[in-house]
Amino acid sequence: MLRNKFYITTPIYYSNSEPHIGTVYTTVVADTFARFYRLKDYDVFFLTGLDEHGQKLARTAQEKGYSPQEYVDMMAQKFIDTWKKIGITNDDFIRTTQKRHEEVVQKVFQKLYEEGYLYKGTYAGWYCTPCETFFQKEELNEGNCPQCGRPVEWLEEETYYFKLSEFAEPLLKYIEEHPEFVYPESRRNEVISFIKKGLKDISATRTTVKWGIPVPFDPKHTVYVWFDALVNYISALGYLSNDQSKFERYWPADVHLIGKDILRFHAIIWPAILMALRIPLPKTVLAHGFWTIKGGKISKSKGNRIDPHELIGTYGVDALRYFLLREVSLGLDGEYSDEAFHRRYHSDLANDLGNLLNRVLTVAEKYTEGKVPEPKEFRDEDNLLIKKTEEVAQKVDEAMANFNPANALGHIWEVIQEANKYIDQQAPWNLASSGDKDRLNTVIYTLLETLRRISILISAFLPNTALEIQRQLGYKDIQLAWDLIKDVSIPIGQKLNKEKILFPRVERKEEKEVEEKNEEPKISIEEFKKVDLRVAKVISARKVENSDKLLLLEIDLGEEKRQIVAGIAEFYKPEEIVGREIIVVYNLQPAKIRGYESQGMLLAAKDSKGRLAILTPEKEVDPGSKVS
Ligand code: ME8
Repeated sequence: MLRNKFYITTPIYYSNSEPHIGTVYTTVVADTFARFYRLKDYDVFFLTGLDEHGQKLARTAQEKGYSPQEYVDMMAQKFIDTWKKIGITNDDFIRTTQKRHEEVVQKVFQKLYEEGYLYKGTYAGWYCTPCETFFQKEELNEGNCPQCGRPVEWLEEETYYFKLSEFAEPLLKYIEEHPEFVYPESRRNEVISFIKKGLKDISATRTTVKWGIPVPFDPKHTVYVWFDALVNYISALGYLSNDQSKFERYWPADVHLIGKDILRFHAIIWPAILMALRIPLPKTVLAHGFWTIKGGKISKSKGNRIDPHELIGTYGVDALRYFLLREVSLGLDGEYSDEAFHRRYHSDLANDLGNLLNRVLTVAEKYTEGKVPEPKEFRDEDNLLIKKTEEVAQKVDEAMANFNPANALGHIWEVIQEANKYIDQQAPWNLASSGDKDRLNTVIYTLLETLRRISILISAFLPNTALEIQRQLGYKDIQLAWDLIKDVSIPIGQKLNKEKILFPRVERKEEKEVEEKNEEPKISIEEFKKVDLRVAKVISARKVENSDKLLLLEIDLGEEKRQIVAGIAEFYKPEEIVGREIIVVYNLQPAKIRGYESQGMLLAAKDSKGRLAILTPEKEVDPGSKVS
């Protein structure tokens, strides 16, 4: 039987700026989908590449003292190297200066001309070179480009127009009949309302730009760079070439993944071209949001460009992938900050996942000679944990079908957190000291098997970590396939291979600098005001299993109850603290501590003699009162 196919593309990026966090984002997301469907045994074709023609490119090359071809060759290498470093698994890399692409563009053009979709005229209007986009006066924003805000140039030249206007009706009909064609829905609505305003024919050739593909029937024209670029999605598959087998196998694309900035080209112009060629439209144009820094666009000129290579150097490839995939839901804009990156790294990767592997392998090393033990009788709690991985696999599947990798990761983290809780609750160290060998073996086996399953669940998102977990679980031949989540289990007796810690702690640059200067950083009153301190009443308290230091407190904050984990067990007995009023940091990012979520932090003072005192209000006030 023929396997299901999955064809996913990224935009072909302009090669006049190096890969940056935005282009890395799109490429990582596409790679994750490609890996995910490969894991599920789809026949995947994943395409990325470069947009190498156009006025902007020619100008940049000239400014830098290169010929356009020398320049694009040099830049292509930078992209190829970066994608390799990030582990991007594209099946092809299309460059619009390749002969295979240029030939298809010319054939497409010829065909459209012969069928009457192109006609000669004169273009008179404005052009934004950085965006390579034509604008009419009424579209400008105070005389500048409505997209990037930069000055536009006046153009008046002979051109071949493409009859876009003819496609307004068929496009609307198509979009209405295919709700999955543009995703998310907000973008679909944007496209519909744009088409409803009426579509004008668009200029499809230039006479003043030499760095482009010559129009076959009138070579003083070159093909407009966007028209040239869009065709990459079919030229890479050999459309209209001697060998069309890939085109027949993979077209139509399942997903054109793009940023919201280039939605109209993909959801209006490109489908109109395809309709004119009488070939099916892509199944989904998936437009993601934009990363911003301090609310603004990420740009080199503003000096706030984030260097993906630097992040990889400090935190590793998988941390970068994880942050991009998890921090925002696909489709929404995302705010990048070093703090958020650092926080995700430590809480989710180091504390949750890294710790889990380390704890499990440590107990296995200590109590089962570093081997997978033979389980005896599984109890409900063991089955529950193992079964949870299967439920999560189902949810991950759904989340990916709904284009929501952040959600998929959220589900996977539920299992990771459950597993951490399971260790605390089962307390293998107690089973060892009480000599309950059968139970101990069953618990350790359950944890190892859960980790094996987790390695498959994460492998499309964090491919290097998945491999590392399997290696540490003792696999010589890596076993990563979706069906293996439930169909096999970890071999009894397999020698484990505890090695390096996943996601070791990283000091943030700023923290380091402060330390080096050896002085307390000063904060402004505004910064201090960000800390929301409140009075809370302790409702209950108990020791956290297997910890001498931690108490788990349930607290009343007036309108809500929360739990916090506090490192005060050496100083206060649970019964001493119940009923007391304490001060807590209310708006602290929740953190997982020993498998428990701590939803705030209690304030206490410690002196040099090691005495610790909890801060309490001087007289009773209502729980929830603000401290200022
Ligand atoms: O538009 N956040 O190329 P391009 C998220 N050559 N994604 C971002 C981003 C950000 N801040 N900045 C850029 C072109 N991107 C054309 C495409 S396709 C036939 C031709 C990503 O180099 C996002 O995917 O300007 C956006 O759509 C793309 O880079 C634009 O890349």
